[in-house]
Amino acid sequence: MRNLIVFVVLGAVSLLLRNSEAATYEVGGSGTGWTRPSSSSVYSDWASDKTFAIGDTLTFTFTTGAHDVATVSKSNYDNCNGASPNNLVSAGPASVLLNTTGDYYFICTIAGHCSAGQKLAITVAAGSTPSPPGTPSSPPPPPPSAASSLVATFALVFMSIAISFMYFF
Ligand SMILES: [Cu+2]
Repeated sequence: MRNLIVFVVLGAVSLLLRNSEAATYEVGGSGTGWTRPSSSSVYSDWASDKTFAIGDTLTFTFTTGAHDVATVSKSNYDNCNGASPNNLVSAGPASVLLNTTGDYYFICTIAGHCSAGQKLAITVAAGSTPSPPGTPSSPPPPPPSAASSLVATFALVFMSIAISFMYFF
């Protein structure tokens, strides 16, 4: 009985911890990937129900040569200008680690693809890892729910450990 309780408590803790770990997102979803979309809102729709945090990774799935992933400024995103990207990945699939807070803008530089909607804009909020101070792109403060869920997680971990000790000794 004691072992069962400890097992259940540890299981709950590991589930909670897993929730707070960094996530990997396949841009567009596994069926679509990174491609010239049928509708110009495909990637904004895909991003609209997601919350990105520092430490998360975006995976752009595409065939090398068919597409690429350029990280660009907002104005170059708006104008589909891939001439002077901040970063360009030509080999697919491409993984982009979201390691700073703020806005990220991605486009495909193959002619006609961005204007057809192959472009993605996301905002990265502060995650569990604090961003270095003085980051030029200053994001809004993390939503209170993130902070309170972190506190709740720590409280639960602490309680679980305390309960485990009570049963062991
Ligand atoms: Cu493309």
